[in-house]
Amino acid sequence: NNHKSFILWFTGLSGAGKSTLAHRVEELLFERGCRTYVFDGDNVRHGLCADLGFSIEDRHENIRRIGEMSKLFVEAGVIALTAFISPLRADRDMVRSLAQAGDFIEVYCNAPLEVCEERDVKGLYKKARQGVIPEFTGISSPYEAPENPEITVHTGRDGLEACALQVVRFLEERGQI
Ligand code: GGZ
Repeated sequence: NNHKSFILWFTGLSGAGKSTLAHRVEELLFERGCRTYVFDGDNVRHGLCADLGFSIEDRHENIRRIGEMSKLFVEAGVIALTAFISPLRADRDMVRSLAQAGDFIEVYCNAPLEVCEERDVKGLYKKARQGVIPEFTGISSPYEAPENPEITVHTGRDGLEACALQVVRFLEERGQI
């Protein structure tokens, strides 16, 4: 399979479903013979970025490292899927400028804060409201929605499969895979 390699950058609030969606898209790409790797908090924040917290500076450094690492994976011929809140436009644009033109595809996982907070899968929003977790995205730390993402998926409204297929169809139509 002669697919291109590129960065598929999922951004959105905590609980928007970035990681779940990235893993489902990865399965669909695997079925099509693509080489892929998913980066998310589980495999990055416990290791490579274990020294970082959630201040604006630390998030910036988190995204910078993930961007540089994704770039190396792209050079190795792998499709890098990344699932991080990446709340600041400037930080996402920094990664975009690291990549070759067209090799950075931003996927905005657009789920309203109310939906993410209502789901509260890990109970983090409750703790953020109580002030137990400071600087929580959407509550006490900013989230800047993308202005021109390549793809917007409505993860608060549409099901996982519909969102995953939307991403894969975009990649097919653009000739990425
Ligand atoms: C936001 C936090 C925070 C704070 C812990 N703010 O839903 P989760 O749990 O599994 O995903 C969130 C994850 C965010 O890490 P990222 O590396 O994606 O963030 S960033 O891109 O902004 O660097 C959440 C958990 O970590 N978490 N504290 N204060 N999310």
